[in-house]
Amino acid sequence: MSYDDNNIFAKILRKEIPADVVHEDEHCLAFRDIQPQAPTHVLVIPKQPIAKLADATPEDRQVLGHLMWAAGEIARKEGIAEDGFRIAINNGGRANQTVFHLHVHVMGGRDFTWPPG
Ligand code: DGP
Repeated sequence: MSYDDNNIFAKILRKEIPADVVHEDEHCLAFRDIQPQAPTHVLVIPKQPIAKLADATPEDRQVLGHLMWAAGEIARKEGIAEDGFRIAINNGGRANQTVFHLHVHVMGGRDFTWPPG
């Protein structure tokens, strides 16, 4: 899938629309989800334009690893790491991906069930 520069997370990255940012570094930006599904719900996005996980290339491996590190770091800083938290990546229509800029959901502060819905 081609990457659409006008998606909402691209606008957040360009600071064209505001977001409640909790972490930023050279590779990623993390901000609170506007429709939280848990008491803590943060989205971690790469600065690189990747529409969805399955579009990532071998050149993206370092940034994908960085997103995982950032998710754990944010969980620690948000105080949800020890109790337990969930990360999720929705890829494509059947998984209900609605914003086509890769993002990792970091959710915590409540119990989660398995299998997920
Ligand atoms: P997904 O379904 O995996 O594509 O999740 C997209 C998430 O993005 C969804 O939980 C709601 C959130 N979201 C959508 N628009 C905005 C926005 O403008 N700001 C913020 N902070 N979150 C948004």
